[in-house]
Formats: sequence, C-alpha cells, structure tokens
Amino acid sequence: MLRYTFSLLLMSVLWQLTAQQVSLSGQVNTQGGDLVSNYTIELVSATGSVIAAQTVGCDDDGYAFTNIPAGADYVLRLAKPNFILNGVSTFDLVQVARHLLGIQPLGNTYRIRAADVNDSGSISVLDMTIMRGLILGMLETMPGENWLFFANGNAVGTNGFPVDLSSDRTGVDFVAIKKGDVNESAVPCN
Ligand SMILES: [Ca+2]
Ligand SMILES: [Ca+2]
Repeated sequence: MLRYTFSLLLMSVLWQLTAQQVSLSGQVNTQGGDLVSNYTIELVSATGSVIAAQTVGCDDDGYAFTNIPAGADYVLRLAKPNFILNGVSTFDLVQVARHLLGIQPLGNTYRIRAADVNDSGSISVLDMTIMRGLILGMLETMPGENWLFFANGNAVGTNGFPVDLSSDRTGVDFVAIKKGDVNESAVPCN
C-alpha cells in the first residue's frame, strides 16, 4: 500500500514537472492600426495572482509571455499611465461640440467612447466641461482611466480580458483609445 501511495505521489510530481508550458503574445494598436506602447500588461491567474507582468516600451513589437503553465482561466489586465493631455486639444472639444449639436456625428464607437471622458455612458456638456478644464489646466485628473482597452470590439473592464491558455496563443490583440482624444492625435508611444 505504501509503495502504491509513493508511486502515485511520484507520478503526480513528475506530471507537475512536465506540465505543459505555453506562450502568449499580441499587440496593442490604435484604432487606426498604429502600434501602442508604454503600457503594462499583467497575466493573472484564476485565484487573482499575477503570474507574469511586462512593461512594453517604444521599441517593443507588442507583448510576449513564455513558459506559462497551461490553463484556461487566465485574464489579461492592461494599464497605460500617461500624461493627461496627450492628444487632447481644443480641436477635440470642437469635434465633441459638433457631435452634440448634430452637425457632424463622431460616427465611430471608439471616438464616441473617447468623448465620454466621465465614463457616464453618454456624451454631454459635462464631458466638454471636463475636457475644457483639462485643456485650460484647471483640472489635473480625468475621471476613471486615462486610456481604455478593447478586445474584439468590447471594452476590457477592470476584471481583465479572459484568455484561454490551454495551448500557445498569438495575436491576442487589443485596441487602445485615449480618453478625450476623438481624432486619434495622441502619441501612442507616450
Ligand atoms: Ca459622459
Ligand atoms: Ca486629439
């Protein structure tokens, strides 16, 4: 019996030692297809532990994780700390005003989301007031996150983006938008 138990234990240890390891890679781009950098990306386990983290710099061609234990319940979390006025100018303010007045709709879900700087779910004069305050230096922070990430057209929430790593994955890509920048003039490497 003891020998049987020992054999089982040995098999379990051997299985864990040889457990499949996988890799994961992808890019973050603007909606126009420009590579975005200077962001952090974390791979988080089902129990909430950060398995791996990476800061992607201007010279990097996307993110890449290797030697990850295979599993189906990972999530990716992204964040891009950035100076708040990157890409935000009076030109954006005019575009938002024209959208609100019905003169020229922003016409694109990413742009519409970028204009909703207070994360209220709609564009209003309040968003314009915040943008104006930022441009004039009267405000130093924006409500919520500065940059937002999307996968397959859907916003990646604070819980992260679920990713199945039962096998190697490539091309797990995201689109990033800078809040307040409706004409995509933000420098993506900043
Ligand atoms: Ca709003
Ligand atoms: Ca802009």
